[in-house]
Amino acid sequence: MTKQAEGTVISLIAGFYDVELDNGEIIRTRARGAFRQKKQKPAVGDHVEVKIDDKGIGYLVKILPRVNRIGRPAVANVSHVLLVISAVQPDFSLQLLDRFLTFFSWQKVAVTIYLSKSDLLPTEKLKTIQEELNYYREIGYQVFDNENDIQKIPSQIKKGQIWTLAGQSGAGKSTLLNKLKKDANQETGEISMSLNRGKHTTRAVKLFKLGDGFLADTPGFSSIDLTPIKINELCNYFVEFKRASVKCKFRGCQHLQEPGCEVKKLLEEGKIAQSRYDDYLAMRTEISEGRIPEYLK
Ligand SMILES: Nc1nc2c(ncn2[C@@H]2O[C@H](COP(=O)(O)OP(=O)(O)OP(=O)(O)O)[C@@H](O)[C@H]2O)c(=O)[nH]1
Ligand SMILES: [Mg+2]
Ligand SMILES: [Zn+2]
Repeated sequence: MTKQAEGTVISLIAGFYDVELDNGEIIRTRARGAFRQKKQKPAVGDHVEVKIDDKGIGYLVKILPRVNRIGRPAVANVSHVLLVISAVQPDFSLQLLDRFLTFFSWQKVAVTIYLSKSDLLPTEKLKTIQEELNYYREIGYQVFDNENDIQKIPSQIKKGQIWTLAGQSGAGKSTLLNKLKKDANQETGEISMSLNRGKHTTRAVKLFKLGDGFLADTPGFSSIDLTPIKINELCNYFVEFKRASVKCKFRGCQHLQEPGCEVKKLLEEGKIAQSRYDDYLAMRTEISEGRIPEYLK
């Protein structure tokens, strides 16, 4: 007697896929050899079909249609990113924030921003960061910091959704997961003062049940590559540019030197942040030169 069921891959350890079945049961499976022939590789987050033989051994037999697959190591079927940006250690960076936002916007995945380690900064410095983050609120992002109640997050994860943590190593992704889910017990790293960067404490992707879906802890998305984005589509991934562009004189305006450009007008009026526009130009250069900037290496 074999049993057949559907579920979600929650982790991948040494060639074994742990699958949480729709009834909540977790079974360890191996992927069928057929996947190797088809060059298909199941990823954490994949919805799959499994078979359990009469000896109780589980096999992953089919990957159900995938919505997307992002990051390395990858998470599949991501509907929302919980982006952790640290106020300090590693230092707060608008450039990095814009890279992440642009990347996920291109991937058509919604983002919620969470500022970590605000408790480690003196009030004055924190105020500057919070003012900068207010701009992101105004253009439509949900932003959490230590003044908001992060316990509002789990109820936003709707039935069957997979959310994923993203952000630099050491930013505080696993720490946030442990706060949201008391029994997650994810290992967290030391705060490294000397290097001002993390050490990749989390090494594998893993899904945790949260709200009505899952939240994935990840080793971050440290090597974001924007170069596959088409240069004349980049402006569509800056949400406030996209919104303003309907008033630009020319269709397909790149907001550079074109006359009657609404984005340039709003920039001059201080309604679009200079840092956003500068990052837009830097990303254009990066894409046209086809290489990742030095500061990220
Ligand atoms: N004071 C303070 N420390 C924090 C906060 N968030 C994280 N930390 C500390 O920052 C260090 C790194 O946090 P982690 O949660 O391991 O970071 P991570 O993003 O999971 O890092 P990787 O797994 O390497 O990608 C740990 O020592 C945490 O205790 C915070 O809000 N306040
Ligand atoms: Mg971690
Ligand atoms: Zn324009």
